[in-house]
Amino acid sequence: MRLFVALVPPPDILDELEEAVRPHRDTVPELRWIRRDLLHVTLTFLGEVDDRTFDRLLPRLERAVGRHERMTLSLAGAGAFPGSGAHARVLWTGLYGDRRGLARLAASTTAAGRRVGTLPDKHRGFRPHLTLARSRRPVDVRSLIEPLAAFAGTPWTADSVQLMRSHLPGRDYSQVSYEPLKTWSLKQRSGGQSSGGQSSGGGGAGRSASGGPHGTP
Ligand code: 2AM
Repeated sequence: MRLFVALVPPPDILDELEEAVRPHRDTVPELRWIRRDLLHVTLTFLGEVDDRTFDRLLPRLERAVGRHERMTLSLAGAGAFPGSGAHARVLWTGLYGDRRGLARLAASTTAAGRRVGTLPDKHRGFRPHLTLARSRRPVDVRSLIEPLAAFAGTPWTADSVQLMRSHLPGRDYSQVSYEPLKTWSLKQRSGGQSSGGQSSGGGGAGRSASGGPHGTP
C-alpha cells in the first residue's frame, strides 16, 4: 500500500483558502487543482509499504508523533516547485507559525519510516507547504503567485497527525483518493517551555517568530 504521513488543516481553514484561491483558478488552464478532500501537508512520504513493514512502522510512527506538542500554524502566500514558478509543476501555499516544531515533527516521522526501510527515494529536505495545484508539463505560474502572495490565513492549532493511504486511479478507484488509516494526537502544550526547543509562544498567532508569508517554504 502507498502511504504518507500528513497534517490536514481544519475545514474552516480550508474554506478560507478556497475562497482566496477561487478567483484565480482559471488563470493558468494547464493547472489541475487539488480537490478539497485531498488538501494536506505532507510530513513524510513513505511510498509502497508491505504488510510486514506496516506492522513495524505503526508503533514507531505512533511514538514519533506522541513526542511532539500541538503547534500553531497558518497558511499564507504562494510559491512553486521548482524555482520561481516560470517552469512550475507544483503551486503551493506556505506554512507559517511554529515551522520549527513542524520540521521537528516531520523529521521524527521520517526517521520512523527510515528505520523500517520505507523511504522510496533519497530524502528531499522538508519544505513545509500545502500543494494547491499541479501541472503535467512545466508551466508559468508567476501570474498566480503574485496575487496569492497577499493571502494570509487564520492561525489554527494542529493537534493531530494522520497516516494516509493513497489509492491511485485504476481498477478500484476512478480518481485519486486518500484513506486515513490512523490518527495520532500531538501532546498538549506544557505551557512555559516546550520540549526540545521553542514553541510558538503558548498559543499566540505564531506567525511572527518564524517569519511572515513571503519566505521560502
Ligand atoms: P506534496 O503534494 O505535499 O508535495 C501523497 O502522494 C503526497 O506525498 C503528495 O501530496 C506529495 O506531497 C508526496 N509525494 C508524492 N510522491 C512523492 C515522492 N516520490 N517523494 C516525496 N514525496 C512525494
